[in-house]
Amino acid sequence: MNNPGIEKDVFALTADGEQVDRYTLRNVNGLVLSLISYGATVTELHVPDRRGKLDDVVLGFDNLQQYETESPYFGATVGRVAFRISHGKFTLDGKPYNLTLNNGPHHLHGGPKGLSWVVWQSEPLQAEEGPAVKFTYLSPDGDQGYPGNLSVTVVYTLTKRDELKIDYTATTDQPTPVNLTNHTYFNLAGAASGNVLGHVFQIDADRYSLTDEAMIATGQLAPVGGTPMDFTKPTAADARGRQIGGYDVAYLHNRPSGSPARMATVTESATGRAMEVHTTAPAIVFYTGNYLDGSLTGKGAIYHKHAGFCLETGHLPDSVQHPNFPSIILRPGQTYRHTCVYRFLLNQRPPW
Ligand code: G6D
Repeated sequence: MNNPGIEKDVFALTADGEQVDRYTLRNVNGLVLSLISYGATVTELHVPDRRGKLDDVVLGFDNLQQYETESPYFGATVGRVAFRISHGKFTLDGKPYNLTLNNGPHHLHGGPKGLSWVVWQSEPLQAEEGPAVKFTYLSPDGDQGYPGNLSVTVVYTLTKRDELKIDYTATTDQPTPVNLTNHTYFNLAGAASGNVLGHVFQIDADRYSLTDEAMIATGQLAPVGGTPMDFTKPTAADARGRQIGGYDVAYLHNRPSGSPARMATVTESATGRAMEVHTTAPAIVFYTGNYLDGSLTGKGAIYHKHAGFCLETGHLPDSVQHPNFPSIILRPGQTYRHTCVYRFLLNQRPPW
């Protein structure tokens, strides 16, 4: 029996001298999860293969300086509003707002000093489901241009069912948009294994969000049938992914519900590792590391194009502009809630 529990140490100091804490969680089956309080970030996740060999299956770094200066959101909590907001503009209750811009003329992932780039408060928890860490952050009124004082909580639990469970909550004192997600890049063959387009994906979504050349949502939802975006049946991403430069697509869940419903499954044949994604969120963004180019290294790996994949649960990108999308407006007295579960299993059938 592995010794389940949590160890805490000081990871490093930020460039501004703030202490960043690291938590190492171990569950009863020997899975190991590492988290840091900078960006409430997943830095390591060690999962067994069909022979019981543990590998770290998430891309990241082994030092804070790279997380502060060159991370493509490796493992990070993203918000206040994840994904793009066109020109950083939106109108709420008749009042116009202008957000900080950090993606050409647009706002991406909460802005240049969004939630991924700050130090969160943190405390270990011993939840019934397994070891957990609670991160909290108070984003002040006007932060990156957003209205309201937003109090955010993210609880990571490494459960006895071999799940990385993420529970988000938020409250506000003024109406404000909220769309939180986690931006972990996974590679089920191991973080240093290279291209993930050979993984087999299944995404329970019949419709996806159309975007323009700047990756801004048009507001139209299109059927996946007959397109390279169709993963309603298990399909290797490279079957069509290479032709389109990889995937960076938002899908609408076929069956969103109040309790976490399975939205995606990923399998990797050489190791037998499989991962299910269950969520309460209405959407998921499938991203295959298209902007990695080998210039980043971390944990002994060189991160080339498609070195990892993300399945980021949340609301559809640019929902503030499209009333036909589920709303992301949080009002005083309400609580924003979103659960995402990455469940790890073994596909015992060998690849041969
Ligand atoms: C690119 O378009 C992609 C985003 O989806 C991703 O989150 C980011 O790189 C890291 O902007």
